[in-house]
Amino acid sequence: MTSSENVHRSGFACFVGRPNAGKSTLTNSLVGSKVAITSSKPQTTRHAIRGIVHRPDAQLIIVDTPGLHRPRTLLGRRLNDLVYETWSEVDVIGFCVPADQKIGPGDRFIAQQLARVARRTPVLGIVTKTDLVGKQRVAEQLLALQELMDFTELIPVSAVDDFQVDLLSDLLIKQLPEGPQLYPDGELTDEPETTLVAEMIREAALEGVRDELPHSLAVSVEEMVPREGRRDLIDVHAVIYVERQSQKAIVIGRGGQRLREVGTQARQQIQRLLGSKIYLDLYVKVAKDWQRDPKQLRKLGF
Ligand SMILES: Nc1nc2c(ncn2[C@@H]2O[C@H](COP(=O)(O)OP(=O)(O)OP(=O)(O)O)[C@@H](O)[C@H]2O)c(=O)[nH]1
Ligand SMILES: [Mg+2]
Repeated sequence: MTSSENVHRSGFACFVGRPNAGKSTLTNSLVGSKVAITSSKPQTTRHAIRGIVHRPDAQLIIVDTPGLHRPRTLLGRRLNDLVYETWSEVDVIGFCVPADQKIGPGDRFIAQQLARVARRTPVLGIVTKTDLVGKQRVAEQLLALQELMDFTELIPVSAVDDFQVDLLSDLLIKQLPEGPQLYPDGELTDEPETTLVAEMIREAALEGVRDELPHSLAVSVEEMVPREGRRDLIDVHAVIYVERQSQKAIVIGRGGQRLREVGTQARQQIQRLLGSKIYLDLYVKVAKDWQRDPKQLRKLGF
């Protein structure tokens, strides 16, 4: 037995990559629980969400960040800034590139930005979503990724097939300094419950909307309280914000059909999270062009 087996490591990792690269799905898979919402729409993640991996030999805190992209709004710029800030706070970075998409200008841009931090922080190259392609394609993608920059390690993974997710966690942990547990046992995220609830509503609302609408959605939980005289029921009042009147009609749907579906979907997720029955009251409001308005951004927590 060597002494290194008794070492306890702790620290922070973050995943970067273009929108939709699979960062949040991978975070959830490593944590073993849904701490971040995911969707097929780009720019789903809007906060730096911490997911915590507990192991006897280590505690790994994964900071899931928004996809790095060419910003078109003030919100977009804020999201990118958040990514850059996170880089300086972590012990290791995982650069995610999906196996099913050619490496493009967006990835080269990220590699360029990363080159500056890579001098002090190790960067792992991660090919995600390997279940979507054949072995040959995965190998090609690893080679293409290697061309982008110097990586400490290269690894293909699939969050859906649970392929090499444990190995990835080993590789990330290897880069952490020795240190004590930073979060109590069993704590999987430090996101407040109301934030998780708002995110689950946004995830449900993202389902089935297109074009600009996914970007225009924001959710705020106004109130979350136990129903008086009932221990088994929580009342949740939330507002779905859109940017224009026409979007409001789409979100609500004919005769309120879509909003009801969103409510049902979100309610199931929230009940699982809280382990309690909930009554979900959803409003849709217009916050005109909130993505470009500093005052409204602040109100929505950006
Ligand atoms: N087949 C397959 N799909 C995946 C995998 N990982 C993620 N996806 C899908 O890819 C889409 C994007 O996943 P996300 O995890 O939300 O991507 P992201 O990088 O966090 O995206 P942003 O938050 O927008 O930057 C979703 O539809 C996921 O279901 C995977 O391993 N295999
Ligand atoms: Mg994400």
